[in-house]
Amino acid sequence: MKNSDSKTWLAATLGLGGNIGDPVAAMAEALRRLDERADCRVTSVSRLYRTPPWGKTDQADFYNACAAVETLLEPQDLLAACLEIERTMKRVRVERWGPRTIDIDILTFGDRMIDAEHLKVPHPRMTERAFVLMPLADIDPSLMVKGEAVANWLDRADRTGIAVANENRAWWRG
Ligand code: PH2
Ligand code: MG
Ligand code: MG
Repeated sequence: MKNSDSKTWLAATLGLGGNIGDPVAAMAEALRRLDERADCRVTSVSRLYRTPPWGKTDQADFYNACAAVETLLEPQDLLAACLEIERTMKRVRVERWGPRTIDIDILTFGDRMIDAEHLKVPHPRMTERAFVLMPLADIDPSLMVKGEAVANWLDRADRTGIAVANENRAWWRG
């Protein structure tokens, strides 16, 4: 890259999930697509988890995972890239908090706080959700979110029913 257009790689974390079709294949493909971009690299991926549905409980179990990325994109552009991947993978989403084939959420973006209409960072509900905190703790238990380490949030979260579905953190590599 030429010096004149050099930008800084910024660290972000993502939460991935899904519960219809083949969510594991969808999450793996989404991560590979992000990693293929010149402006985005996946630096760490959590173990894969199977989790009871949160919020709306009369639906299938989810698979969840988290990833750390480094990106040249601004947060809104990273969100657009994630939404574009969801779209091109023909995401099916029936209702809010309901069943979906693939969901990619920005959890943190460096230590930035963002309160835009379609993007809130840190993700507003991440500190209550064990299905986010458990995989995120695989990546970095000391990551600070809203003034506390992920490991501390996780201590207080309800992990009932959450199971590791794949120990191998290379599960997403095709
Ligand atoms: N996502 C939701 C709503 N409920 N429950 C689990 N276990 N995992 C999810 O990813 C999830 C959820 C909305 O994004
Ligand atoms: Mg979500
Ligand atoms: Mg989402």
